[in-house]
Amino acid sequence: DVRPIVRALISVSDKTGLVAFAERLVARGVELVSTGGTRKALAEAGLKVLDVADLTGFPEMMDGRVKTLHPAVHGGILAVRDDAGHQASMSEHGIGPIDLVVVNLYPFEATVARGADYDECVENIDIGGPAMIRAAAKNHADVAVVVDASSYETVLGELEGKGGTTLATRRKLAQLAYARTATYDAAITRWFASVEGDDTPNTRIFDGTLAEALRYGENPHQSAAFYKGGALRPGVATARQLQGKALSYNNLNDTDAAFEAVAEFDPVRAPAVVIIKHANPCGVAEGETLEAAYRKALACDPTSAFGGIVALNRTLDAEAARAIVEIFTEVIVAPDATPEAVAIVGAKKNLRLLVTGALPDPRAGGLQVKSLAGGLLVQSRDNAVVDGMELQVVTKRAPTAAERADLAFAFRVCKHVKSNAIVYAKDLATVGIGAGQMSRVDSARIAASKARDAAAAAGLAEPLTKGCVVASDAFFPFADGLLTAIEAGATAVIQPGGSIRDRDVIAAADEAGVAMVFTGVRHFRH
Ligand code: 93A
Repeated sequence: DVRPIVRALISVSDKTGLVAFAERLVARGVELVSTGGTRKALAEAGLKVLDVADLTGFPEMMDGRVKTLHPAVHGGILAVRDDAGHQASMSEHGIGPIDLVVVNLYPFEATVARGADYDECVENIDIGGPAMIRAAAKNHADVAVVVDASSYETVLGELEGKGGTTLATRRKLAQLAYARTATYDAAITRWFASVEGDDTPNTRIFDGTLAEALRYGENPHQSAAFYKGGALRPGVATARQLQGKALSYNNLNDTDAAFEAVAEFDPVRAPAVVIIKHANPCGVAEGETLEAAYRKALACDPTSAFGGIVALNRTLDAEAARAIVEIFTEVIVAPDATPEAVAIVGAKKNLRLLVTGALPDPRAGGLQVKSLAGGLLVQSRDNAVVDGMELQVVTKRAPTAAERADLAFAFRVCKHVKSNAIVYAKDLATVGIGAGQMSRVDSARIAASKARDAAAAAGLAEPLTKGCVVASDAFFPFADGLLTAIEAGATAVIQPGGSIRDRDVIAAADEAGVAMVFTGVRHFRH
């Protein structure tokens, strides 16, 4: 399946490495054909090179809009070499085969990026280039296609070693070729959308690239890959992994959830730690130090924290690192880590340490994508933050200052817990989290029972929920969920409000002397 290269068509806007590449082709007896600027560059380097016009019998015309769009070019690329009919057409029309197509496109993206005017952007939409790239990639059985200088060495290596290109390489090159034309058209689409002032999700296309094939997906029988791109936020896609084995699909998903959650907590105000299991927080806390915050977060649900992901909102220091490595942890993610902390984590060979350089802005816009049968659901990210919400006191008693601080804390956590979410918190630490239940009252019960378990494990006389606050991601449809929380020990409540039975719920709170605030903002997360 090795195909020799007799004739190459080279037409490149970016002429980096062009001459050296062409010289080595010529040294192997390859005949060169080029368009205007490329031909000039090669001729100036002393290489013998045909003009495309010599093949087509037409000059480049219409300011270069039509240079290679001709059967002499496309027939030479697309003809199937062992098809008698195709061969007959070639000889009838005097078309010679083209075995290698080297094209990089008009720099449309760079033209847009430097703020060129409308007409110049339009003129930089390449037509002939993508046509040749797609033709050559289609006919990869016989033709090799190169769309980027980074592939020059691959082709030269095979030509010089094997006397031609292998099918495996031509297939790989074809894949890269279609990836390039797809990204190119996506960039043109986005530019049109921006010109129209159209910023709605349905016109934005993810322009990321394959970063990594993963060993498997959520389960071992599922295949998976990680694509990076779009508007990158500091986090898993931009992180530097300082140690540990490769991250799995679930690790990446959980690490993202952990880091997005910890970013809710301003690092200037206080150190904060989030521990995640199965994409849900099982402990979140602010503390005097990172170590203190970690110990408070861990106390919420030490059973679940085993094998969890730990995210920090400040530079990982030695004390926090020492505390975290006391139990089995999968991943630590932080904006940075001190050399001492890196050394401590280094003693655990399998523990991954990721540093991101920064925290993402929880208020930033951006898109979230989810697939469903036959399509994608796209929405803007939930960037509502409790500080920006009107907190309306709806009960006779208003929350105390300490309750207020805990309420804001709990509602921030709640946003990162799968619905129905109930979060009990005290002293800026979660003490019970109920996640992912179909009924809100079940989430309230589960959170309370987990708090009792944690207290028993710690040898405490009382459950940790005694005198806590409670946050609910959506309104209480009935008083029962609220009553469960009050029974567990909650003295103050934060919830969106907006149920037709709000009055019953408020009355139940008043009767128990509990303070309640409405946010007017819901934090469903599925
Ligand atoms: O304007 S085009 O779309 N019309 C064409 O027929 C055509 N053929 C090649 N642009 C065309 N090209 C592009 O010209 C190539 O994709 C390449 O980017 C560029 C190389 O031009 P030159 O060799 O004159 O520098």
